[in-house]
Amino acid sequence: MLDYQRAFLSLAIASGALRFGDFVLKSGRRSPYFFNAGCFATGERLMGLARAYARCIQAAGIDFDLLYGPAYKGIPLAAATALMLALEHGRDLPYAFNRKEAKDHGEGGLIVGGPLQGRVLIIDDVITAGTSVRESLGIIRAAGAVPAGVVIALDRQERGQGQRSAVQEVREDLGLPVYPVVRLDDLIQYLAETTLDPEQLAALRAYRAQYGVCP
Ligand code: OMP
Repeated sequence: MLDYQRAFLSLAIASGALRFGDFVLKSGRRSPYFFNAGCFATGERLMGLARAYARCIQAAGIDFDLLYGPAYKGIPLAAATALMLALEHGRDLPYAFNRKEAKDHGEGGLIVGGPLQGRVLIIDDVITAGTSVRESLGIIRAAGAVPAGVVIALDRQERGQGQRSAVQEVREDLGLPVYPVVRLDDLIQYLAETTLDPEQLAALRAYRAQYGVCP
């Protein structure tokens, strides 16, 4: 695991974005942990989150022309990551996001920000069913641009309806690279190194054994 991944996990836990307990997921499955990107809701926390996305993008060496944040949660992510790429990596790139409802006056249209052209990197929090990614692909292709991949904060690495995870389906069925800042494997490794609560770690390992995917 890299330093920026450890820093991200430390911040996510301190901010309450990563919580441990008993949670019901969108799928109805019960999980011993939950990630809520909405908790990065102060200037410092958003800065830390954006730093993690920017480092992940740099570490993966992704070639792209514009960052795209799907409404609503992707909007601050795209803006903050664009800022961090300029500030800490000397990459001044445009960003854009969609409106949920098209505007019929003023400048009009569905897209706000830089022109949707060239290689577009989608930035989101988690991929749960892949619905938001599919919608973004439609918007990007309709504009004549090319999707370059998706950056997410956490890959839960768990099976969906079938044997594969939503991330594996996006990679294999849509042919789109997915770059997670961290995966469940990283979280478990981090907890093994830092936690004072062995039951919590055991619960995550048991969950991975029951629902985890083959890499
Ligand atoms: P969108 O933001 O609309 O893509 O929704 C993401 C969904 O993933 C929400 O329904 C969340 O409740 C859910 N989710 C998380 O945000 N974090 C998790 O750790 C797990 C889930 C989930 O329910 O699987």
